[in-house]
Amino acid sequence: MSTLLHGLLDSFSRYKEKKALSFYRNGTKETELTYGQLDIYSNKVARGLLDMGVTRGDRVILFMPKSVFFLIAHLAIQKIGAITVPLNPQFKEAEMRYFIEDADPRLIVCGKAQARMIGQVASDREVMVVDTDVPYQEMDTFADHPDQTVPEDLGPNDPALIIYTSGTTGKPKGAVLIHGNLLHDAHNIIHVWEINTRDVICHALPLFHVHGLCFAFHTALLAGASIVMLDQFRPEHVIERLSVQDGEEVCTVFMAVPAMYVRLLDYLEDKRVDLSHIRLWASGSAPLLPKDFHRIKQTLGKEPVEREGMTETGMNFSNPLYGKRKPGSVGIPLPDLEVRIVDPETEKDVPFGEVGEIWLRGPSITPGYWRKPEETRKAFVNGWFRTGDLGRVDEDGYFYITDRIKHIIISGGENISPKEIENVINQLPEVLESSVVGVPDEKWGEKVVAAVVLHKGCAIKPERIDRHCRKFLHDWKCPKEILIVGDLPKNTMGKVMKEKVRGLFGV
Ligand code: MLC
Ligand code: AMP
Repeated sequence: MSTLLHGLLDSFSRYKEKKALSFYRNGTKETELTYGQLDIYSNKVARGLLDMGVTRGDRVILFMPKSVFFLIAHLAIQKIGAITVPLNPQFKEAEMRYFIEDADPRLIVCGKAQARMIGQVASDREVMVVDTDVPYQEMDTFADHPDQTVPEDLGPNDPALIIYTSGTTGKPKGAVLIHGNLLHDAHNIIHVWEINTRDVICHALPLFHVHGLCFAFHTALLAGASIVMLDQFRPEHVIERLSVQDGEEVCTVFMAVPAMYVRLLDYLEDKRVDLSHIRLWASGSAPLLPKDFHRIKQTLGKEPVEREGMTETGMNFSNPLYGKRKPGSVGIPLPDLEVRIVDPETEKDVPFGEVGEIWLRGPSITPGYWRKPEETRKAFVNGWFRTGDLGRVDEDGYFYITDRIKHIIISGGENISPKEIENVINQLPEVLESSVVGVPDEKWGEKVVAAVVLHKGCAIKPERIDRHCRKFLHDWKCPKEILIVGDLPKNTMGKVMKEKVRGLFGV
């Protein structure tokens, strides 16, 4: 078996009668599906997509709320050898214009709430609108289409997904993930976390990132586990699902970003709860502060397993299931991953234990960015992927991420490009220049803030800059603090010193 698709098909036939998914909307169960039903429904949608002219290699954008339809459409896209491009349904018009132009999709499938905007930005594209509020079994989309067979020669190098990730130049880059990447990654996770048919995975993550789609959803299906999926992250609903003590939906695994754990612990007011049936609390996508590691142990009853990953590489490091879990460390490399710690200037390995850039090589790593050969060229050196993360390894082989050399901010597990925000702020006629940085924050890990310099004689209120940002950028990219300053701290070369900008915000 060499592709994600063949792995999925194997699970569909092996676990046919088994429950694959319970989907909860706003805290109430909406739908239950077996593996067999997932297979049949995705066959029908696959046939429907083929009838619409979507074929192998075509990009299909999924721009809709988290829903059963999203999952089935993704499986259907895989079944015809097309490429899923999942996008955050809250992206604004300007953001979507870029994604549509870049991904060049054969079809855009969007939710009802997204339809009007898509009609405006993609009038020349094929668009299918789906009402994701209707429970799946009551939808009539492709309901009477026959089963679909799979392209026979689909192989590990065929692209399965394009997931956009923030670039340093301002525009997101689409990381192409091929079937071989995704299969290897899911098998790795199954192996190191022993995900199995008895597991019930509580899923409260978005589906447009590798964390929710690949690490959680693909992995669960390939392992024959069950998923209890919530349409959105609401602490009270998550705790309700995690607290179920008997029946088929006793959760055993929870995967989340640190900001979600902080929200859960705040909701529980750090009062100890009996969730001893949960064997694995996994945290990743952003650093888990050691103090939150201890809070989780105290309140939820077990040490979390912190792990690290990237859109371009899949999951890279994890603390062990058995053995020592070190707070502040991302753990040890997953199977088949080679790791180097390199001086980014000389491109030579640093002495053992010293900090350098983490370079990776392995079967889960993207072959490159969608239609961005220059970005792809810059990302690799002799087959090694440059992560842009700085880190070190200790004497036990545990890795630590110490800093980033790539210019991104990670807020609540979302990867945000300062440049993209600066570009939007700088469009305002009153603005001469701006510098956007991330500063430490209890709730979000890092929060986005902006220092803005105005043209001489101009005046503008921070609230107006905020309104402007919200028009063009997803809310969570918008600076949570805006300072109007006389000038930006620069070095003798005229380059903005981001560290000093952080200082303006008391860091
Ligand atoms: C929401 N808000 C954020 C934010 N999310 N602000 C900063 N950073 C974020 N990430 C703000 C909104 O703008 C809004 O503010 C307010 O919070 C409430 O919005 P909300 O939509 O109700 O928030 P909520 O649904 O609670 O979202 C919080 C969250 C979400 C933690 C559930 O951010 C989330 O799902 N994060 C996970 C992202 C993820 O899956 N990353 C994985 C990437 S893959 P206002 O002012 O506008 O009202 C990867 C690889 C790997 O990194 O290793 O996994
Ligand atoms: P993304 O491009 O959204 O996939 O984000 C990947 C980046 O998230 C990595 O390069 C790291 O900088 C960061 N990251 C993911 N997991 C962790 C973690 N456990 N600790 C620190 N940083 C992390």
